[in-house]
Amino acid sequence: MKELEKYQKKLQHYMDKSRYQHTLGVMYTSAALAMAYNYDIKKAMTAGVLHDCAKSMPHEKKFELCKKHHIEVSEIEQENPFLLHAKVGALIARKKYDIDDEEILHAITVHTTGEPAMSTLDMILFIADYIEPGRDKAANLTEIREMAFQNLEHTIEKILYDTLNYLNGKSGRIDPKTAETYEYYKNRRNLIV
Ligand code: DGI
Ligand code: FE
Ligand code: FE
Repeated sequence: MKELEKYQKKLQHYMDKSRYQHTLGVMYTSAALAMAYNYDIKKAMTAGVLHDCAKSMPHEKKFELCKKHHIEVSEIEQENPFLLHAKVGALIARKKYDIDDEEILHAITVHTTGEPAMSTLDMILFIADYIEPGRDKAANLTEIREMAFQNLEHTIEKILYDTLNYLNGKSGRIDPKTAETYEYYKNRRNLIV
């Protein structure tokens, strides 16, 4: 896949080694999940390889781009500008990597907090970002990696539960979107079961 190689070359230029390794990990894990759920492999890999393309951009530059392109910055994003790498990443993917597939751009936009009623691709990317082989710090990774290939929605709920617990023990505020997304998936499971 020629495009994927082109994106990799360019991204490598903007990322340190460990972020680049993470990027490749997310790209291949997205491919594996796409296979498990019968999703378009190339689209999943494209979202995976580009998802953190704005991660190393200075905060000031992200604010500047949001202003220029009329991207709304919430209070929590103002306080925790790293959250903006998701929205700004989608912008960079569109403008600098010529991605015009709205599903891919949307998956990049919501990859950090998630959002209620995510698409299959949104869920694949969100999960791949959390479970890729290079990740080793989160709780329950063994269980979550197994779950990921069985049920996307249950896996999303579990990841958000653990993430909220982790964030509760830290000083930074929680993006309401993360909490809302957890509530949404928890309620859905209760409705189905
Ligand atoms: O960009 P990555 O590091 O690969 O991963 P990411 O985009 O999922 O960002 C992960 C970080 O985001 C992790 O430290 C948890 C944090 N995070 C997720 N939801 C929230 C959050 N941080 C705050 N302050 N509030 C949130 O709601
Ligand atoms: Fe990220
Ligand atoms: Fe990531």
